[in-house]
Amino acid sequence: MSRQISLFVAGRTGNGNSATCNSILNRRAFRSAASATSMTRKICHEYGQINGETIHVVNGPGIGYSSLDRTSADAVFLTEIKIAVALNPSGFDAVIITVKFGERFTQEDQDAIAMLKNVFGKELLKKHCVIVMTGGDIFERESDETGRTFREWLDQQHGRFKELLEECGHRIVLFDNLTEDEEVKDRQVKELMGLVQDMVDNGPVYTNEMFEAAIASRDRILEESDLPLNFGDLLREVGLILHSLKLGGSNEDEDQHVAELGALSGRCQDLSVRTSSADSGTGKLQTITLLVDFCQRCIRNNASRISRLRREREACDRTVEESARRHQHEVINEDRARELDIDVHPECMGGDEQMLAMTRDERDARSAETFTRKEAIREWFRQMERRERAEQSRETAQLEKHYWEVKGQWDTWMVSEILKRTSQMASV
Ligand SMILES: Nc1nc2c(ncn2[C@@H]2O[C@H](COP(=O)(O)OP(=O)(O)OP(=O)(O)O)[C@@H](O)[C@H]2O)c(=O)[nH]1
Ligand SMILES: [Mg+2]
Repeated sequence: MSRQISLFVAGRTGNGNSATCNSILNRRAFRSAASATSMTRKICHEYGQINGETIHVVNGPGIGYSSLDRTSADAVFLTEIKIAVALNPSGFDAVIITVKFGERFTQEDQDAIAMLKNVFGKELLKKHCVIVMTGGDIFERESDETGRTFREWLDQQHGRFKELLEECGHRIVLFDNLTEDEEVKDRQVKELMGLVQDMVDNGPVYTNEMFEAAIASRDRILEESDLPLNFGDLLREVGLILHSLKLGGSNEDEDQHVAELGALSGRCQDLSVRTSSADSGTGKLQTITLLVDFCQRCIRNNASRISRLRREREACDRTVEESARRHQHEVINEDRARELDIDVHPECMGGDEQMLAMTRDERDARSAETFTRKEAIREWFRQMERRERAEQSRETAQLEKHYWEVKGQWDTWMVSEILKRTSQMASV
């Protein structure tokens, strides 16, 4: 499997675990909403790319299910942790613990961290953890009034939260998960990934017997199933291409978008070659082949839509320009006619005889008509653009649906097989 950075995001339910995962991936991959009961009931995972590096984000269920009693909540959490390990047997590079600014650091938060330590080991906080403090927007509003920076605020903390900070080596990042400001989004994710990178560089990927058992099971399952070992890798690449395709759809810079589509088409071709070589005519990778073909079709259609719209836009611009030129010509003629003696033969001023013969009202009506025509042309183009974009979104949504189906089946099968076979995990 090619290198990727794997993150496990966990924290008390409602702290913004899913919102933080979405911020890291820069898209709404997981459901995040205000709710009195836990939104994330099942562990889920997604891939993304940051500066060309693949990021695997596992969104843990909010710890301390608000609608369950304590014992059931603990049991649910432990089962979910096993699933998280099965989804990512190579181990996590970092565990991201969420806490929420503006809310007390409660006993529930501490219980959540204690549970994580139970599973991932005592060294978890010291070596593999970054705290993400959500509610960065609330902090900024407060800071505007108090003038206090985040670091100054951290220095003033005491008690359990201070202990947590110290144990984590002060690795904490303030996250505003609601911001629309691309610069803020980029800065906070960069800061987080910088801290994660330090941990990756400084120490080995976190593993323990549970992970080792899971990884061995996964390899065994794949061998026995007769599926090519890189099935998961190929599927992951389909997902990454698909997400880039979706992201590119909102790119305002057309030239950049076209260049991205070219790069994606290249990636698709590579993937297609890898898939057919792994399949070697057996048909075992037919689902992946179909997805890759679909991706390719989407990219091709996307590119031809852009060039069609470009051609139409240029034609519209030409018509509008021509219209504007004519209109200007008419105005000039009118001005000249007023300046010069109206009886001067129009040809002497290079003018338009018919135009000069018009009354002011007629000329005004003609101007209005020119304006209406220009607007109609523009509106027609806008409608066409909207139709093309809607068609594009429909096509991408269809591709995404197929991808989710295959990914869902693959995850369910792999996780259940790993859980069935890994006795060490059953005893956690
Ligand atoms: N103001 C503000 N609200 C946030 C921020 N991050 C998350 N929230 C809100 O907090 C609420 C819970 O967020 P989720 O992402 O669903 O939290 P969760 O931890 O995944 O919750 P469960 O899945 O229910 O356990 C939502 O209403 C979010 O909009 C933030 O940075 N600022
Ligand atoms: Mg959630």
